[in-house]
Amino acid sequence: MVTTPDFDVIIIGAGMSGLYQLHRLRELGLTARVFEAGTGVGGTWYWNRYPGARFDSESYSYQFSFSKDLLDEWDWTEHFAGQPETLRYLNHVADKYDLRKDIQFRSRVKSAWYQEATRSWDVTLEDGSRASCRFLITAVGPLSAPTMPTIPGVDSFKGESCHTARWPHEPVSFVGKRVAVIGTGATGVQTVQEVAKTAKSLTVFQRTPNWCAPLLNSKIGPEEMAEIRANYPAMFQRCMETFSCFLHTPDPRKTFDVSEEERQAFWEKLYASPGFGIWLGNFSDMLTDREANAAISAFVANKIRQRVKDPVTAEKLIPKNHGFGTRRVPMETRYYEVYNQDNVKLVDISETPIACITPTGIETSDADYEFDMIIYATGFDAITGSFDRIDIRGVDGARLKDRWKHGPETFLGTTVDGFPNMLMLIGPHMALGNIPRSIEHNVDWVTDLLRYARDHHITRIEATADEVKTWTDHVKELGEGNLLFEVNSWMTGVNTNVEGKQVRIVNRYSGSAPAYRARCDEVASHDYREMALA
Ligand code: NA7
Repeated sequence: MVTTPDFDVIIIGAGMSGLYQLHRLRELGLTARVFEAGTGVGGTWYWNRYPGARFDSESYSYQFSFSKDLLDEWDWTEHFAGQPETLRYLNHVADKYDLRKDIQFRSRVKSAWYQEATRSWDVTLEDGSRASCRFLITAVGPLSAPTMPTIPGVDSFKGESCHTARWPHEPVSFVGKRVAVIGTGATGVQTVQEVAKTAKSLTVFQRTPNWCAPLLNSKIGPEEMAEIRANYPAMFQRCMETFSCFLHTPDPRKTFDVSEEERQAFWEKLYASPGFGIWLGNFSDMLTDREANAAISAFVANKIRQRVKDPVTAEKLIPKNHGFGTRRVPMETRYYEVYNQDNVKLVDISETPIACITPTGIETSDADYEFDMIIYATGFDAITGSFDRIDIRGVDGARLKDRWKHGPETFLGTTVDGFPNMLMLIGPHMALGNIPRSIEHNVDWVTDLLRYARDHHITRIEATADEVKTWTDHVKELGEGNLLFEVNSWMTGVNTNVEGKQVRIVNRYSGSAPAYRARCDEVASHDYREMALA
């Protein structure tokens, strides 16, 4: 007897993509249940409540654009909103569309197994409860599986300690405390800036310095908000036209097309402008031409030297093993000046590695440090990590984790052959860029596919193996010649704290967002003929 699944769709995760997907499925009249591990909505913005967490992208370009109503009623107070404001916004969205009634909180998905006989997925939560659905939509986020460092003694520390992505909901004071921060990625940089303001002492343990650039945040008053709002149609239009959906897009000129004087003036202007411009709005060859990359790196290195008083510390803060922009550029607000403060010390653990965490602090190869608090800003098992943490099994019990052992294989980043009826939002091999813009396109595409399935009585959707191979090869080819893929970082799938993730892979689509969308739209326009629908 063929049983009907409990739901048409189960969505894993109530972050931005899960929320919007739920909203769209309701419009379609499908039954949907969201399972969310946290106690509230917001995903990234729910979990990452560490001190200093904020947007590095312009707030207004990073919100949902699908509803004029929503755009009209929400005012942003800062050009780069802090985490509390963003979380308030996402709660507002959940309230406005009454989304919570279909979201089950405190519900971490443990496994999802495909059942061929019923063309459905069996989903099991960590508490042992189960539910089934026709279509499984993963909205698990590319940066949501935090990783603690594999340093001996991590559990032995007797003081306060926390990973930044598991920060407590209650306020945390640093006053009078000796605080350590391990990690200097985008998160570590934001944390350090904030903790340095009040801690008795702050010791930053840096393994690899990153190239940081000024955020230059500012408040938005009512008049400016009105101007920004009046410009929304043009702004969102621009986002859809730029390479990665940001307001910034590469300058078509090449680095050495212009005179030295013009080049320096352009870089000075970018360095003095808010946001990602210096990374994403720079000369077009910055990430493909080694000499061009060396030139901008030298420019930013000099800025660091100018801002950090102690030349030895300044040199330690200047990356030597990768060029500017080849890793995610952390945006900062007086980050470098923090190292001029008497209460702040930088420990370069590439020179003096951490031997262990002790009950009272951190032991490096040349010193013992005592702390009241250790903050782990050690990042995430990115992109595939949140999939790996769920036991996902497709046809004949094949595990997704095994399938992706040597890197993800997908069709358009949304489907995998052998895993029918599983659709991924912001999965691997997708254009990430300005994520909310990508989310809206991705969710709309998946929604159209499910509408098509409903209208044509289709109960099984699977990418063909050939198309998965073609797309995966295409994504790999796009990565060739891009300096970013020659560097270890979460963007190339390397995480020294996760077994089997020491080798660089191409896990992201690095072509332009318009090209990505065009391919997706083409597939939809000829009735998904690249996929096996039955
Ligand atoms: P990142 O960018 O992956 O940074 C993690 C940091 O933690 C980085 O400095 C690492 O050094 C350091 N790290 C990781 N493991 C260890 C160990 N075992 N010992 C010492 N130091 C360690 O994560 P973030 O959270 O900052 O940012 C992730 C993204 O989220 C960010 O790019 C934004 O897009 C949002 P390493 O560089 O590996 O030497």
